[in-house]
Amino acid sequence: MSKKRVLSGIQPTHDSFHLGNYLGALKQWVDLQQSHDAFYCVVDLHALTVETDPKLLAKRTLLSAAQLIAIGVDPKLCTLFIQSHVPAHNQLAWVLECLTGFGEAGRMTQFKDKSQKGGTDRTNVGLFTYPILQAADILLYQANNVPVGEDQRQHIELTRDLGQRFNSKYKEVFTIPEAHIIKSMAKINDLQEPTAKMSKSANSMAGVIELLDTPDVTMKKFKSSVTDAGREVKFDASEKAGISNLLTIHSAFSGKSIGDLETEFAGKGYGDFKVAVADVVIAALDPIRKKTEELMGDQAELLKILNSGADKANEVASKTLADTYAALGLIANG
Ligand code: ATP
Ligand code: LTN
Repeated sequence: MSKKRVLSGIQPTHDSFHLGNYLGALKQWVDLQQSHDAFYCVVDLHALTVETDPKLLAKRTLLSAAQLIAIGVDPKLCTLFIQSHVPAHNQLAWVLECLTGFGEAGRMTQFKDKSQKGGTDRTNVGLFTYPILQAADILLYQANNVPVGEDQRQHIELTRDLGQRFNSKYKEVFTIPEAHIIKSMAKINDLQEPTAKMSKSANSMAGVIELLDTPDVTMKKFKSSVTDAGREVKFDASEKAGISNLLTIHSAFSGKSIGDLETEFAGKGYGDFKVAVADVVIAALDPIRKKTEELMGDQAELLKILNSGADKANEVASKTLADTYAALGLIANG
């Protein structure tokens, strides 16, 4: 039987990914490429919804690809590409926009949050149609699974609705995908504000662990992480949000269960525990930072990898687009 397909994407909106991105989504990318036919893209077109200096966007797109390879996304096992290298993403997005209700798009919570923060004047139409371009990313590749964090569940639901709508209205062209969300990793919280999700757009980076942080910065952030007035290292998400978040992070990197960690740190102070968490995180992140620097040192090689990914992606995407156009009654050229 042929392998099931996965597709996921990440925006190049910052210099470094953070621990939430890594544990919530990117780690699954690495695992799934073994068992699945995986397509992963740096969604640079989505990043245009946030105005960025062109040189910076170009740098961040390459940095994102380099970080993906550094964490273990292997271009020999999967198809790694840049979204804008595959024109079919925009072409299918238009078709899907014509199938999406205005109110339906307006109900997306990410759009509501971001447009509320920015105000109507600073909210561009791209932010409104963002989830439809995301649906095109997914449906073009006939993906069965989409590894993401919990905050993306609604976008995957919309993708399913649009795929089903097209299939029943015109022709069975699209595979209907499912979100692949690891429950325990679905939300990694900010170290300074342990009830809020760790996010690149946080007000302060003090509680955000970036993959490219140096070891001393990482240690400092963990040491100053917010906990509670108690002294027991115990998982209790509502009463001990900070400690629970640190336990989740330690467990993800060390592979030890939360229960074993509670036993290991029984009677020890929060200070010791924080240093232990920092140590396991630094041991994992240090090689990632070094590998990213190495890859950025040979951009010609990096681009070669991405170009060959785009060739493979274009092959699959153009076939789906042709089927879509034909089902709609658009006349083929030639
Ligand atoms: P923004 O602040 O712009 O919303 P972000 O930091 O939330 O950005 P995204 O680019 O939106 O990051 O997310 C990339 C991927 O990482 C998505 O699949 C998302 O679900 C996942 N993710 C982001 N933050 C977390 C988190 N704190 N915990 C778990 N998963 C996360
Ligand atoms: N919206 C996603 C990024 C994204 C994506 C995708 C994820 C764009 N296209 C396709 C999965 C599949 C985010 O903000 N993390």
